Amino acid sequence: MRGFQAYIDGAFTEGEARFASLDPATGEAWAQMPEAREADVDRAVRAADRALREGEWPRLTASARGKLLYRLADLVAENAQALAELETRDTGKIIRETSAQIAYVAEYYRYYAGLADKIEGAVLPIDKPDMEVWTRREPIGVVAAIVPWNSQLFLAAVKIGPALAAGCTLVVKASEDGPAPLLHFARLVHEAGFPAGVVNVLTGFGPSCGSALTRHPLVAHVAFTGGPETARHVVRGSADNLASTSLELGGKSPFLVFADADLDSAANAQVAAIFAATGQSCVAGSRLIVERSVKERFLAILKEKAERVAIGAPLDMGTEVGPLCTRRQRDHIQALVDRSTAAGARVLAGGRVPEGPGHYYPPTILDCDGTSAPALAEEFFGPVLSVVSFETEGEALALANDTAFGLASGVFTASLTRAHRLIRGIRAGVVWVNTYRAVSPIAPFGGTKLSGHGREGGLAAALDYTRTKTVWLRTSDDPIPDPFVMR
Ligand code: TXE
Repeated sequence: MRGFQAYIDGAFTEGEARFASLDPATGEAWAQMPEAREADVDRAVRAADRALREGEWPRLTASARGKLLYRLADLVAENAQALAELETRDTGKIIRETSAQIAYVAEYYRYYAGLADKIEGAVLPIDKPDMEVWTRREPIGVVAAIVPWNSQLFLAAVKIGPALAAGCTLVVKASEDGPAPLLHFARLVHEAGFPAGVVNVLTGFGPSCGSALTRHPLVAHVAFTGGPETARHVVRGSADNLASTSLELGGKSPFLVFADADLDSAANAQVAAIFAATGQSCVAGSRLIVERSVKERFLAILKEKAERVAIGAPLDMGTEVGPLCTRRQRDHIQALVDRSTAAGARVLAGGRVPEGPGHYYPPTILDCDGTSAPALAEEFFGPVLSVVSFETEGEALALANDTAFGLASGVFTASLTRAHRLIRGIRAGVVWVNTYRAVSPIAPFGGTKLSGHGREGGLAAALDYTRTKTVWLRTSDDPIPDPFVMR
């Protein structure tokens, strides 16, 4: 069985305990992982705090930090295949997607490498003649980055890249469900030459590792991706250290199809939105809201596509839908499908756990028209699409916004004016028009309502890892006037 190590203070370590990681394609244990508990977390946070204040890192120029990030980007690109294979093996996400995604992860590091020496303060046109006043953007401090199992390298890059560009140090907690790719990534951080303690990577369980990390008194910011329930624990934890938080949580993203849309193209986008990554994507377009006059036609195209999807071993390049990461996730999906059919939803495709080993679940379409099935409100985090229909644009918008979440959305229409109205009306952090699931390091990403707050990607994300220091410098040689009057 393969063994992985944690990375703390520039050294590789076994961890306080070990636990087995399962291969989702077989359900069998394939690797031993280091389990960090409170003592390892404390060691990692203290190392990050030391690296923030002492030694080489705080003395590096922003351009030198950028050069280290460029080096890391190159190493990620050179090792993309090995990282992709590890992610696929440990999480079940298909190799077709992990290889493309990890090659692109290198671009996130490049983007933030280039940004490192463009984070500027400002000289203020202050309203006092004898003062020079300016602001400095300083690193916010030690960052705790906590990620879930889906797309770990990607979700970590959107935190590590901007935090390092800003001069912060980090403790990254990989998900206990599939930590292999991030633990391997730590070797690339080491090879890139970051000083000890600048990036620490460990894994462990929520209550013993994640919780200790979010509460640690030396942590200044928690960047979290995961479920809303866990996010509440994170925010409670931050009541201890008063750390700031950025939360990228789940979604129940609407996918609107109007009768004037190119239905075949929209159906392809819908497949990408809900069946790609086996639906384990925070932006999954999981609520199809389709104009009634084309509902039957659109669903016929979609059903045909869903039933043609190649389900199989995730390491096979021909596979389009692989297993879910955990058995727990598959059981959650089946239970939610069962509750929804009991509430009147009709299964148009899939809907049942297949025979055989591994955590597989087939592409599933539930017609929820005329019901209040829980599938319309709750996140599956799996390949299950819920369908409702509408007659007017107003009805479509009301359905789109009828959710506790607000992460992403898709609008498919040939009408430019309608697209603009919906862009304004939809309450979500991302609107894709006639496309879906497109991302870039240049474009901010994040949600509203139960989908969380804060943005990842883009310039603003790097600024979120800084705090402003204001400097007042008096330019007069005269003695300070009346000390009892505020200047
Ligand atoms: O994620 P968790 P889970 C949704 C999805 C899924 C549900 C639960 O619907 O079914 O959330 O998934 C760490 N303090 N999403 O349970 O628990 C944990 O160890 C600090 C949406 O797998 O949110 C892991 O590293 N940390 C989503 C990370 O939090 C804690 C992605 C995420 O795990 C902790 C994942 C605690 N008390 C799930 N408890 C998306 N939007 O992409 C756990 N953790």
